[in-house]
Amino acid sequence: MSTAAGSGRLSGTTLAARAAAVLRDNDTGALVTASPKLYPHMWSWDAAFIAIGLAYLDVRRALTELGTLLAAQWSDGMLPHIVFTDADGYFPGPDRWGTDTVTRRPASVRTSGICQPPVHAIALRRIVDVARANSAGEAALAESFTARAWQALYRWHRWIARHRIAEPQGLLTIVHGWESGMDNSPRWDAPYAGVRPGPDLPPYVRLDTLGVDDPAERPSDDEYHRYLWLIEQMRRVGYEPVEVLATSDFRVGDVFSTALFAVACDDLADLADDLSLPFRAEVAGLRMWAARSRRAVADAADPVSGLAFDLDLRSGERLRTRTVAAFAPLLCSALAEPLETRLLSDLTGPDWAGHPGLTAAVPPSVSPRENGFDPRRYWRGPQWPVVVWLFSFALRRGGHTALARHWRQEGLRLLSDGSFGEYYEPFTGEPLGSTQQSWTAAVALDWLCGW
Ligand code: 9WN
Repeated sequence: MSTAAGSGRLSGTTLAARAAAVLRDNDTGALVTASPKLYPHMWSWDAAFIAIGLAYLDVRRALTELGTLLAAQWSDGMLPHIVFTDADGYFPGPDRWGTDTVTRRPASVRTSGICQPPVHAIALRRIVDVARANSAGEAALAESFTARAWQALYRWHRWIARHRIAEPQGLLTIVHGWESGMDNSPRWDAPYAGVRPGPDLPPYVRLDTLGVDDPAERPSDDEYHRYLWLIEQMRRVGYEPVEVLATSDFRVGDVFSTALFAVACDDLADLADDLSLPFRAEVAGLRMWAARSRRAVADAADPVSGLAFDLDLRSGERLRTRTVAAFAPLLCSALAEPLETRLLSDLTGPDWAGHPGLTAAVPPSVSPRENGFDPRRYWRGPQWPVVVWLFSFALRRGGHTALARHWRQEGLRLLSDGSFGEYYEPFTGEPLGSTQQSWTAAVALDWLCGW
């Protein structure tokens, strides 16, 4: 095993080879599963990051990944959060979701009935750039895929704009913590307190706690009960978007997803402009949604700290827990000076990435100085490489090059044992949750090969 001199860690070349092996090992041909054991299916936002990683191995394969996800798009435009393979071992599986009777779902695939953050256009734009840097042939492949897939991505964005932008605040509404991608983040504790599972919730057995070394790294049983109840509520109304909003016990304006939507709308519009695609009205719509979403993130920001807070749309309460998501304005450049600088110095300071106890100086999911911070439990404290990547990528695009490079370097240090953990204990650097997690391998490849 080749290691960086004296550090006991893998060198960049070996790490890239290992990351590539993870993606190949988890590849079923049409999709790369999120991880081999814990998540043997395709997840929507994982697929976007995975496609970026694949672009460094084979652009055609990267485009197939996005194509597989888009083939599971519902007829109303929604991209489902899970596309199921035939594998057993994950709960809730397709039977529990009960989407087989939903006619908006394509008949050829089984899917969940909710969505995840809309990062797909960001990924496609990145893949086009990687392909262009590789060769004229790969550029042509990526560009013709873009021309073919553009309208499907546009319909996905339009579905969000139609069904999930809550006025007057303009924040992207989520109806389940899973839609945020940050399932049991303390961001959702207050809204989940209002979710009261009914006595008629069908019984179930969790499988996720079997796929990790220590069940305490996963969400609690009490949290799971609420997750399952929300699915039950949506299943009963056939996942019909208007009905879901009217009946769900959980309805929250998510600042992080809103910021990603702003960036993704601009990226999708840029792709159309760049390739001279004939969609002028649609591009104008995307620019409008981008501007509206950026403004919504800015409006959600505290005027003194710049931290942006989610909004519980059922209770009207601002959710002021300090999690990494509160730095959403940095993802989409929502704030003017001096607030942006203020946010950056907070995020790099001792409450966050500059905390003296951290193994790698990248932001944890919750500030170690926040009440309830738990360094081992899922979205309640550990560092998530994919979130660090998102911030590093956004900062780089926003011109904060030195900090972006620093987080890339620190992020790679975290990953340099080569196990590609789902998340990491911030004080020890121990990989937690699943290992051989595909999106972790993918962001390692982007950091190693694309910067
Ligand atoms: C539920 C696959 C997914 C990620 C999410 C992460 C986790 C699922 C779970 O795994 O969620 O969707 O069962 O815990 O929170 O962000 O997409 O990697």
